[in-house]
Amino acid sequence: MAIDQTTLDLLAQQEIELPSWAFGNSGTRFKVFASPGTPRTVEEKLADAAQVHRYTGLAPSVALHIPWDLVDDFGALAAYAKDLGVRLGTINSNTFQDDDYKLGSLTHHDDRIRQKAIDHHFACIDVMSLTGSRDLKIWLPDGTNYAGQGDIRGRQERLAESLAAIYDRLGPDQRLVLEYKIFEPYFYTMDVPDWGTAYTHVAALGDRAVVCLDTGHHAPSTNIEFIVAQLLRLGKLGSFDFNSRNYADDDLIVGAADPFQLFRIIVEVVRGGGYGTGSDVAFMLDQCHNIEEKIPGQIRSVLNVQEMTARALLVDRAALAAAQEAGDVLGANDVLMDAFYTDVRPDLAAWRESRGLPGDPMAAFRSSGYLEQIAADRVGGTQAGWGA
Ligand code: PSV
Ligand code: MN
Repeated sequence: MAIDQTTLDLLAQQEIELPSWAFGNSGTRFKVFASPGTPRTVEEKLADAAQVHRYTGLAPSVALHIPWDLVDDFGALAAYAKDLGVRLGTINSNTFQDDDYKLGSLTHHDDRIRQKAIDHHFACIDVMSLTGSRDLKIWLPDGTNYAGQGDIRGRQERLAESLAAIYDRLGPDQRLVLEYKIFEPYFYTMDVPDWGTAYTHVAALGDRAVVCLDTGHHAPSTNIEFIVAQLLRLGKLGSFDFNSRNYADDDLIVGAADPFQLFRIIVEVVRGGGYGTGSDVAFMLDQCHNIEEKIPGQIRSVLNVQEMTARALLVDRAALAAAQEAGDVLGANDVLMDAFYTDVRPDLAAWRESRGLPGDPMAAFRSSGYLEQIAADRVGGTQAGWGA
């Protein structure tokens, strides 16, 4: 099966947002490994992210995390990004690294702490207005570890009130994107543990509140493509945080653990109208490169998403519908598998070359000397990271 021009035109619309934090050092609670050339500043993270776009043409925007990426002048940072050929994207709030939030942030029983968390989101919205960002992404660490520790119902009421205050502060072109996660950092309850809870809250807020689906945030065996279909049907799928998991919130390279799952997810995205310039669904990565090189890790990631998108676009929809309507169970499955097993890599390489991009972005980046250059240049200072 070859990729036709219509599919190539659709692929040309693809944009995948990179997380600034993927370029900093990361690890586990056991060890954070440093690597030569790791950015010390937000500007250096943006420079590295711009390399990914330069070699793939796929990643024109970079998400920031506040306060990790706080700078004095966000207008200047946006201009700096533009000079590098990228733009600033989603602003992520962070209420998971302040002692005050040990027992909760937007759900906290203490009004002072809850207001502090709300104010942090107001500050994030101020940043968005300076950077021109559309999306405020909220992932809350809030939850409890022991039965009886917190009032489950009361925490939901406080969350609803806090989110309403934040939503009211948004500009007319800005969105609130609520991310859910089944567990961690707390293990008995999480206050936004699943898509149903996230949906309940964003539905109560209004049209500009939507859900973020992080592919690493579900129980094993969860059918993620079903969630995609349902949220698209409800008009509430705002964005993806793509990554791979084998066990938990592993944050490994998207498409690495289970390429077939990534394919199935994107098939549903396309089916539900969530792909292309006519859609508001944002494709983002949320990954950490603990042992692999970070920039090549991000290049590999966006290429994986592109390859699975190409395969998803190859699904013969008419043949699939015909087989489904005829009750041809195995025939319908064959239609999907034909697309999945198509090796799109040679066609994509040729197409990239026709657009002035390297056929093999991984090899082109590796031979560019950039990694050696940043290792030599970035000496001294404190490398960016989680500080774990
Ligand atoms: C939480 O696990 C999460 O997925 C949220 O998106 C955070 O912003 C991000 O990870 C931090 O890496
Ligand atoms: Mn995430």
